[in-house]
Amino acid sequence: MTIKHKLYAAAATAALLAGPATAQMFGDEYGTDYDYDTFTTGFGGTGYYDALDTDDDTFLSENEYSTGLYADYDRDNDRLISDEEFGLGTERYLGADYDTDFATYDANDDGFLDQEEFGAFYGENYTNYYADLDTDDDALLSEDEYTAGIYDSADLDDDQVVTIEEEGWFEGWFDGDDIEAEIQEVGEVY
Ligand SMILES: [Ca+2]
Ligand SMILES: [Ca+2]
Ligand SMILES: [Ca+2]
Ligand SMILES: [Ca+2]
Repeated sequence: MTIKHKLYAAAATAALLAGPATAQMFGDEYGTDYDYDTFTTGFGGTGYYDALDTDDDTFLSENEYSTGLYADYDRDNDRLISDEEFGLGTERYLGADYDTDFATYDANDDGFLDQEEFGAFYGENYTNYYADLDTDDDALLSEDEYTAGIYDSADLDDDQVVTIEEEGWFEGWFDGDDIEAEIQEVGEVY
């Protein structure tokens, strides 16, 4: 087990213990396994997608998507991405074996990625990922396309069920923070 794996496992365990925080999202269904339809209904009710869609056109542009990604990477909400946050986020989305070096993107060498530095990382590592989510190739993510991508990421073993353990993937997402305000503060990333 790598250090990153251990950190992730600890975070997942913490999320499980913090049941009520997760329950905000999963409502009465908390504590069950989620098939895709149940998940989609629950996720749609959280307002998370609407918060990411800052221009209210019901789609996520790559610009809006990258801002949301930054907010997710930024676990301690200091609006900067630390080396540790970078490792956790990259593993969550791109996989444990994905080869990225934090220092490559920390252009001013201050130990954090700001929005501009993260934008450079995004451009080199996420445009293909975004294109894969965009199944109808219109350069926008619909709520369905976005939600399917999230579900697939959380469904670590790809068995089409998000188990109680896998719900730990969402640690920090629905903890009562004002995601809309967070998105506004992050601003432009890519
Ligand atoms: Ca939009
Ligand atoms: Ca941070
Ligand atoms: Ca930096
Ligand atoms: Ca699309």
